[in-house]
Amino acid sequence: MDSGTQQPLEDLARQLLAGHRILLVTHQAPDGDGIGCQLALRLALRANGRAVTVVTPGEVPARFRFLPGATEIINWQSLGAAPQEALLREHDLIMVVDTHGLEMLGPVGDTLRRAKIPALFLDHHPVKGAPDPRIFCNPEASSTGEVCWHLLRRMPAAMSADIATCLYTAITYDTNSFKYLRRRAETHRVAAELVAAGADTDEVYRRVFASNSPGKVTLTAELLRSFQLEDGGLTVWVAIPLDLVQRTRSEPDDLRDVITYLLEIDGVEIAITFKERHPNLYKVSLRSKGRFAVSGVAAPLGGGGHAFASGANVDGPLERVRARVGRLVRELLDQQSGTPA
Ligand SMILES: [Mn+2]
Repeated sequence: MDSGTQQPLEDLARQLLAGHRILLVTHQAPDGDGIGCQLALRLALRANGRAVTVVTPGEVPARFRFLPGATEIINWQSLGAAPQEALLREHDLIMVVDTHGLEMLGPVGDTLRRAKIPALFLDHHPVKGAPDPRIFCNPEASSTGEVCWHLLRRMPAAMSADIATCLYTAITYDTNSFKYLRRRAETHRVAAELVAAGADTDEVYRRVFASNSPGKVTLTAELLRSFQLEDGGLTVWVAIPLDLVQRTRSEPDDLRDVITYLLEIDGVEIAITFKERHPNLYKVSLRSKGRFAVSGVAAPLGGGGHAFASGANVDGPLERVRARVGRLVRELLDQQSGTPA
């Protein structure tokens, strides 16, 4: 079975096992795919006698804290500058998962750049620019979890029920329980291997997908009352005010599902949320059902992501941000008459 990465995963397995003390890092606003891969790699590398530290830029969302090893994850932001530098000095290799650029690592990235420790990347987000031998990426894969399974098959002693649960979490998270597959049979094949290896599928469902706090449900209910349809029902958007987030005591992770509900409205092709960071800065998130490549809206705003899931931070008051995004969406709808990207 081909892993689909441009750089052979045998090379990555060899380079990883050449490390002795390995630091595993994922992107800011860490999610189930990144954390699942980190924890799977941690177990696999430890089984091979390597010392491993797992670091996240920001807190691990509550729903992933059941994963084996999650309590040992270090939140980079909870460390001072001196402990951060000391931590880096203890490691001889850095493995970044679920992104391929240091700029997505926030403050961790700045420190890593200065530390000059060799770094490798495992990812599934499309790579722009010249090929980089340090980046092992399969943009066809559902998730980094899927790519990680292919990597671990190339390492000794790299599968166990706990590792399988971590990777199954990564894949189910990024595919929203196998809804976003784009006819890719391979994702189901890998998932079946993970179930056969002992992945606790019931626990993953319970902890990852059936664990909404009452505050999150209240927040979602309010937002589902205030959405707006535009462009003849092709586009839907909602603003997420900071005071609502604070009032419902929602974690950042609690805000992620709203856009999925909106996208699942019949007839809607593009869903947009405007998350208020402060009154003059909004995080714009865009999702597409698959006919329009919303990366074409995020890119001119200085953002990034996948064709059908992308985002950008945009300065300005809500009305101006909304107008700017609205214009780009209408251009996209006019240009692409609904053909796949
Ligand atoms: Mn991912």
